[in-house]
Amino acid sequence: MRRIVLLAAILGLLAFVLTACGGPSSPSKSIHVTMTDFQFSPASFTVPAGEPIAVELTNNGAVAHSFIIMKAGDQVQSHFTDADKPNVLWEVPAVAPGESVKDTFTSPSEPGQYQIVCGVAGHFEAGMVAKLNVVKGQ
Ligand SMILES: [Cu+2]
Repeated sequence: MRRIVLLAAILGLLAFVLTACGGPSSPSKSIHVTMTDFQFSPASFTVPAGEPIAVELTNNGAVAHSFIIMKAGDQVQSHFTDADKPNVLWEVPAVAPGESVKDTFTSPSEPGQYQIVCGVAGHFEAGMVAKLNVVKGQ
């Protein structure tokens, strides 16, 4: 009997630990992004829908970069232009080399995949693109 109680306690603890740790795809309410010439690292983020998300951008590159989240379904095609500006959901327009910027945005209420780009001329073409995965909050 005592063994069964102990086993139940261990299983309960294990379930709690597994839930608390989550997998690599579990949504995060904060995003830490390192910018270099020319990429975002990491290049994929998962956040819960409709929640305030803290963003910290650190530019370790030699030139300024921006962090632009495009609206649902809007993808920058060959390069970021003035025509893309109405489709911007949220942005940090400039992070100077060697600087860090902290800001907060509210994640979209609609789950899905959103494109993140750097809007500085030539950077999108150089591969400065990332993904924001918005999932239903738990
Ligand atoms: Cu850039």
